[in-house]
Amino acid sequence: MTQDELKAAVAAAAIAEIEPWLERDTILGIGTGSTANLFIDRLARLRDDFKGAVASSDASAERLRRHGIEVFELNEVGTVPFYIDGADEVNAHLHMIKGGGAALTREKIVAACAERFICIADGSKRVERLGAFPLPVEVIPMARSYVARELVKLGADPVYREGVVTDNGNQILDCHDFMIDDPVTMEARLNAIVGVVTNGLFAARGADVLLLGTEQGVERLS
Ligand code: ABF
Repeated sequence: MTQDELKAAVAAAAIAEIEPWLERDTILGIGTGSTANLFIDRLARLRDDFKGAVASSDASAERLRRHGIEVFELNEVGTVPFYIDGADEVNAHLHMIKGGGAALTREKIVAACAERFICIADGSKRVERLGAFPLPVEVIPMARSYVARELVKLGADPVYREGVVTDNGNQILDCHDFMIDDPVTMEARLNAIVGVVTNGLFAARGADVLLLGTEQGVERLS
């Protein structure tokens, strides 16, 4: 199977996971990226079975609207029963690296408001130890150099993602060569650097369910 077929399989599995719980007033949290896009495309068929969605990026909001799914502001909604999103890496504890698409801050906010986080990923994203994928850190633009120096002190090799401005008007530093043994502690440590808006470790609030696409089928871990 190709990577796209594996992503399509987990998108379909996520639909099956949430469909029994949808009610007319349900508002879903929806993530960003190619796997989330496949999920959104499948969700269109159920659009009359639920109320709408909160999106973690302008791109996902636009895609949802194109499918006739109403998009709400998170502040109007409060909590969402499910947040469905992809990941760049995920470990056995369902800790993740996310933010390759630069939407990490909004993803983390919507995830924080979700009763259940369903991670959908093809098998290539499953790792023993997080960090081979460069860890994104969103920074306030004027703090970029300061934060980069602090990241070097922690052992990372930060690279400015040139030309990228987040939906929040900020910049991204990608931490290369930064293998992470204790994701929960490192997430908090990175957040404590002045000028950091968010980092791409989703460990304090990891996924509740992982739907992983493999050659043998979709594995469900929780
Ligand atoms: C989002 O999309 C991000 O957090 C992550 O960076 C990315 C995964 O992308 P894809 O589904 O395209 O592999 O979930």
